[in-house]
Amino acid sequence: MKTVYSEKHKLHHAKLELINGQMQPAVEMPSRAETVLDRVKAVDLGLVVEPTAHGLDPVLKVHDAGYVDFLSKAWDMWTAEGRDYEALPLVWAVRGLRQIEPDYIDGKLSYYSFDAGTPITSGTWQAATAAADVALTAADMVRDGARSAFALCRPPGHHAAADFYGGYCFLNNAAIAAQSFIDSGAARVAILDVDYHHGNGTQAIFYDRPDVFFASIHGHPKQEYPFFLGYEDETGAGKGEGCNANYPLVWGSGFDAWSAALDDACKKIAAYGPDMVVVSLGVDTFEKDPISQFKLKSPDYLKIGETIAKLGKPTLFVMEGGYAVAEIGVNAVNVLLGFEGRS
Ligand code: OKP
Ligand code: ZN
Repeated sequence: MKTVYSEKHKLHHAKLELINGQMQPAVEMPSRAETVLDRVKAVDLGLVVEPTAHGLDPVLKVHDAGYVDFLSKAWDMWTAEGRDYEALPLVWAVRGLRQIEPDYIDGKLSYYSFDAGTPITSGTWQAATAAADVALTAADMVRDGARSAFALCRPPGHHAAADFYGGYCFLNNAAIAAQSFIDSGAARVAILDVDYHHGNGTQAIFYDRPDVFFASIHGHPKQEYPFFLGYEDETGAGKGEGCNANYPLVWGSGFDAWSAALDDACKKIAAYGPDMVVVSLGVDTFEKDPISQFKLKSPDYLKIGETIAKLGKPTLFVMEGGYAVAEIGVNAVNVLLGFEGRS
């Protein structure tokens, strides 16, 4: 399969992030994508191509205009106040507080985010829009008849909702790609999120819609980030009732529990009968991931790809998380090799 990749991801490079109560070296770093690209080339997965510019229209089908405008200006507004380091919010409009967008940049960062672990840097907007173009370009390949394509996106996207960022995510690449399938005539799209963390942004974007099915296997919200979404009883709302499936698993879960969840998710997706499948491909389920608590091993990722292939649907893989940089290339590409029957 072809891989779509843009060097522009390197423009988003936070030196530090707030993690475990301290500013520490950021784990969401450029070498993640470079390691995956190296592995794509090493196994000869297929051609690596640059994205084509799709503009903001497909982004605005998923994200609110005010939010997109804010993201495009946030770094300039932050530095205009005399700061030349990463921008972070510090306060949120939780229970009882008003949802009114402030004028001052610090208030806007708060209004449009849900965590303090997602630094905005000088090149964040350029990198995030390039990642959306990567996803849209790979989606075009699948729409035009390719069996599969790999969008090597960075920064990731699945925590970003219509109008907020967080969890290292700014624009929801997988959601933007899924929406582009719908807008070019697909009746139904399924998104399978195998990242360790719940895809709260993707779920929220499509929660009340019957045309996009969302399934996610992730750390249990009682224990794991993002904590406030991802329970099993979230099955969709209104016309989207029955089109959402969550598989929260406790810390320490290994491939037995994880693959049972995958089998069930695939059964639901097959019954839904999508025209295309979008896989939010995070490999932070790996046993040596520095911020996660599942126990998957490198060969397990081959099996994940094999299982997804059995759905027999045109499939778009969109890169999400994975922070064990030394192994992220082997693990992510193992899913793609398994999908292609090259196990
Ligand atoms: C993004 B993606 C760990 C804190 C982690 C944010 C994690 C975002 C993951 N103690 N904070 O889903 O891989
Ligand atoms: Zn993750």
